[in-house]
Amino acid sequence: MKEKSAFITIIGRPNVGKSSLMNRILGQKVAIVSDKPQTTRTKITGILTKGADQLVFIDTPGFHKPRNVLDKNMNKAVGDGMADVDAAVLVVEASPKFSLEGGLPPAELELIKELKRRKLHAVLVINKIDMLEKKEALLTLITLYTREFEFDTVVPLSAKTGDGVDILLGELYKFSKPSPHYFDDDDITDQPEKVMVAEMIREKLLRSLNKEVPHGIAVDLERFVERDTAEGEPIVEVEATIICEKESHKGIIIGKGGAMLKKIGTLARRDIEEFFGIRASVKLWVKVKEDWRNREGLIHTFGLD
Ligand SMILES: Nc1nc2c(ncn2[C@@H]2O[C@H](COP(=O)(O)OP(=O)(O)OP(=O)(O)O)[C@@H](O)[C@H]2O)c(=O)[nH]1
Ligand SMILES: [Mg+2]
Repeated sequence: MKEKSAFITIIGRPNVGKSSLMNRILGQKVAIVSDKPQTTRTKITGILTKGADQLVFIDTPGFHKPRNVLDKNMNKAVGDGMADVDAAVLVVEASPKFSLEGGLPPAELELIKELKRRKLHAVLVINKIDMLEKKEALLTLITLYTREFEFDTVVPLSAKTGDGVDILLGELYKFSKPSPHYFDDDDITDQPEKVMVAEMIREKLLRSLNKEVPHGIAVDLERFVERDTAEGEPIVEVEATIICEKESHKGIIIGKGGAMLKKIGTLARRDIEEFFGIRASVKLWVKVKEDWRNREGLIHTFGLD
């Protein structure tokens, strides 16, 4: 059996469903997902191996107008994710708000410019079709995007329901070329377990908090060990500090009588237990580090450079 593989980057504006799509393709949750924009902060690799074929996906942060050093790093990760790939998947939203006269959002035009500059093959994915009541809106979207770029193909789909995802996969396999597999056939991601645990905690924060609070959060995992209890039962012990930018945010994260922090800990513990298949304990602290998103040293400490 001659091995084949392809590297495929997933790009698009924040919140369009890039990470949801990658998780759906892999059939496993590798990247965290939330309804807040800028959920993904770094490149995340997801690996799908079926027989001779290995598709390596690179989920990237949503491309947006940068407001701090972290934003700039996130946009840079998008560019890095486009280097040395065989194809790109540009994910856009099936929104009825678009019109032929209105054109495309600047961030998408910039990504398309980058596709042209790099002479990349690209598939246009119109995601969230489950939200689209009038299917005619699809025609507007297809016209809008294909007049800007010659996509190899256009696939409307729903990462949420899975509708159309097989069609996309069929198209992506066409990009694979004879080459040895870069990853072990049973690998699904390149993220260390420690990073995945910190991300699971951050996901719960993003999902539970509102407004500007979740964007200014980082999770610093201080302890992550697997051990046997006195009764001989295996347990994962997690201790993490949640970093936020303001004293007022700290209050919100802790909540009345510590209720919010307790809720976050419980939700994260359930995910961690499911992921490792054993019992877990999660202890959380909250610390303020003003303006950390502009401080290179702290950004480095949190692995976001
Ligand atoms: N209705 C619907 N919602 C979806 C679909 N795909 C994703 N979503 C939702 O859209 C939101 C954003 O999803 P993500 O996968 O985090 O989006 P993303 O593009 O990775 O976002 P960033 O990492 O912030 O750039 C979440 O609330 C998802 O549940 C879909 O096909 N249909
Ligand atoms: Mg994402």
